[in-house]
Amino acid sequence: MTTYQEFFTQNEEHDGVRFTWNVWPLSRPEAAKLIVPLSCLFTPLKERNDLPPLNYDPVLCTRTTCRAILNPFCSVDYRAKIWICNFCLQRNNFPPQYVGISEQLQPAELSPHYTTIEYTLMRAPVQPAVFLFVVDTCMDEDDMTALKESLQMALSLLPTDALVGLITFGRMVHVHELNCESMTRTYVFRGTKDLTAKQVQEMLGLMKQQPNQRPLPGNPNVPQQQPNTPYSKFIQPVSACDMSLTDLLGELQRDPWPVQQGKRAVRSTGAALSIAVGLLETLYPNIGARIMLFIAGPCTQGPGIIIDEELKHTIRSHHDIETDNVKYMKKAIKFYEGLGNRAAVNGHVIDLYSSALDQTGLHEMKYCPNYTGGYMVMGDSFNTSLFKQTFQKVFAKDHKNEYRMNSGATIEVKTSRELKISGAIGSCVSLSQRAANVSETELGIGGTNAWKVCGMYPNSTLSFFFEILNQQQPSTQPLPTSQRGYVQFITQYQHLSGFKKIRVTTVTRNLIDATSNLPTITASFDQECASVTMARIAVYRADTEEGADVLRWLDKMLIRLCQKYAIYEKDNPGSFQLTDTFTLYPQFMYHLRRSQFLQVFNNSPDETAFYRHYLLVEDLTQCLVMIQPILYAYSFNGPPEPVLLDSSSILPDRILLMDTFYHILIYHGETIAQWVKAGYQDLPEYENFKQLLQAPVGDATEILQNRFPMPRYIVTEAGGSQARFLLYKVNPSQTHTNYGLGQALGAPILTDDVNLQTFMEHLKKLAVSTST
Ligand SMILES: *[C@@H]1O[C@H](CO)[C@@H](O)[C@H](O)[C@H]1NC(C)=O
Ligand SMILES: *[C@@H]1O[C@H](CO)[C@@H](O)[C@H](O)[C@H]1NC(C)=O
Ligand SMILES: *[C@@H]1O[C@H](CO)[C@@H](O)[C@H](O)[C@H]1NC(C)=O
Ligand SMILES: CC(=O)N[C@H]1CO[C@H](CO)[C@@H](O)[C@@H]1O
Ligand SMILES: [Zn+2]
Repeated sequence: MTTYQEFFTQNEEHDGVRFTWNVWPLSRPEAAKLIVPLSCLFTPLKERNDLPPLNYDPVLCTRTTCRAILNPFCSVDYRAKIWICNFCLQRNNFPPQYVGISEQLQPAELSPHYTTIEYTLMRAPVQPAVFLFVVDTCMDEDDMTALKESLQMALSLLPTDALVGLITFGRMVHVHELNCESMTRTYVFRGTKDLTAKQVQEMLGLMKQQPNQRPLPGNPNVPQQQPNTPYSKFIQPVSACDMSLTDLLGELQRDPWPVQQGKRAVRSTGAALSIAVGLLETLYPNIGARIMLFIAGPCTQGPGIIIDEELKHTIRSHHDIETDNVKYMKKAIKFYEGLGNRAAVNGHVIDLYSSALDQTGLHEMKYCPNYTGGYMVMGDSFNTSLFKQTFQKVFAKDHKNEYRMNSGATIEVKTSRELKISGAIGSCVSLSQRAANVSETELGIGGTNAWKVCGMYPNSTLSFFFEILNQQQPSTQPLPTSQRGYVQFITQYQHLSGFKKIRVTTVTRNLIDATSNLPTITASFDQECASVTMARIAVYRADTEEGADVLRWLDKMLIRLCQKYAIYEKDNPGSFQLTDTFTLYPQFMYHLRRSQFLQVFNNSPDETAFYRHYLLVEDLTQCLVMIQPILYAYSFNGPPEPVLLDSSSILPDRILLMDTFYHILIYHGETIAQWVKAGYQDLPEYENFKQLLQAPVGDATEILQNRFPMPRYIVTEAGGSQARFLLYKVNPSQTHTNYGLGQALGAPILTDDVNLQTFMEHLKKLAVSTST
């Protein structure tokens, strides 16, 4: 007998799926009363080592409204060679190549072990990956040199058949020809004008370039097998133009236009990105392509302007946004959102690499990576290990020596008749594919059963929301006591090797009558999944709603959850008790309320966009760390151990290591800091102190090496200015009001907000109160 916790982790490892509830109510009104919605976190390309290579196409249900894929939950009549679809109960014949199957000789896709399986479509054309670098040249010499080195390194890490292109911009936009001869030409565009895709095509002569290379739609005489990836003088195979591109990058100069005193550099980021999107749209629709945009400051002219040249005009803050004191923001958001959408429709990814001390406009540009599954990387300079190592990791390979980057991904969700799909939250856009199983009630991006994700990586994780249908039972008939519901995820993508692949994950859960079996449903609650799901809904809402309203909504949901699932006597807070599956949930909500996701005023809008982006794309484990950071303590009293995220954990003779996902922080307690100042670590007789100092550094290095994007690394000490990162995060269990006693124990924290203990007391009172 496995516990639910084991069941959750097994499912996550096996199928990349975690559901908020793992037994589902049978009726719609009962499902609506769950408070935490029925949903799952799904990691479509979860790394698996044991998937057999299937080099054939999947078998589909023949019912045109269903089209589900053959899976282990289908019942099979081996004698008659028939399978019954578990989604629509259609009887299907096996295709002729399955003639040899029998109970002993099952195809892998029917094995109960392969509820997740992957097909490589050998008949689909193999498409090379396309990379278009779009590079800002308004930066100082050091940054420019470092960035050029990183780009040259990238060329050596790309698959040899990849196609590459280069656009650079400052005041003007330069589209570089990459022919292999010595003379390369550049097409120059003014950065003030927004060009339509058609104008870009005409000005670059793209229409005339490759007249017959692409098969015309509907022309059966053109052989489909011919690779339909045209080259152009702007996009060339890296193997052919490697030398000329390396030279070109080597000779790249900073933008020659002088920047006057009191002004910002004139940057045409919007125009450059628009040309890049237009170029790929013309040449490579529906082929996995990536635009990599590198910026060192905000766009200051033309389409997509974030702020004008005058330095005395400061870039918008959260306060400006709240008071509607924003001149360019709305127009800029609309512009970049439009570009993100166009790229997504074509299956193209846009990555944003921003390196500057001030804001660069990630807040306005976030839709580009958000709609296309692109990366968002934020650093201070291109000449930092944070940028260099992060960028290198983009091209990293897994243990099978395969790239982790995939493109052109779509996800379709099939449900059995008990369920409908209400929406998705994550890095994706709707494919507006309506079907019988699409719910009227939307949560997240709804009204469809398929989404375009474009860029997808092993950790990419989306939330999907479901609705239970009312089972039409005549009132005289009792509800069936138990039945099963099914969900199938069909993920199609272009692997960087050029092959098209389809990953199929089919999962099932029991449905029971919630009115008589609530404890069974309660016991199936996955509080970790629920915490991440509620955090994602909150962040999704925060995009369009007032922050205070989102907090109120979160509080209301938490109180209602406690009212429904806790055990207590009315009006007796002392009797309040949460059952096992709920004990950690209020604590996650407490940390979520205080987190940078919802308390934005300590950060810039760019930082908020960056933080929120990763909450919407990472997997459950990493999202939990973002909500409630992990704290480890190192001391002479024993081996390193995880400790409470609480001010009482901050002790003078301890070193702490905090992981917030975005930051890795090492904090030396007061005594430790004094010893370091005294130089004990350099004395031979204090070798063990040296080792104690080293231990967290070693662990931090390991995290830094594995994480994407690379976190900021901070080393600080008691009283250090950077210690605030730690002090903001811990629960202020000892504030100045109850200081005296705790002095010897932990560091006091200056804060107005309530601590977890007070929060829980309020929560209990509200939950048990008969008047709420
Ligand atoms: C980058 O920074 C390092 C110090 O961190 C410095 O030594 C180097 O000169 C800088 N410039 C380049 C181009 O690497
Ligand atoms: C991504 O786009 C959706 C709209 O499709 C929006 O609601 C969400 O907040 C965006 N996420 C971020 C991190 O900007
Ligand atoms: C993917 O997620 C796991 C945790 O689930 C983490 O250990 C790993 O480092 C992540 N990989 C990347 C590339 O971020
Ligand atoms: C593909 C899919 O999910 N199909 C189901 C949609 O809903 C109908 C009934 O409402 C089922 O019969 C289909 O199997
Ligand atoms: Zn079917």
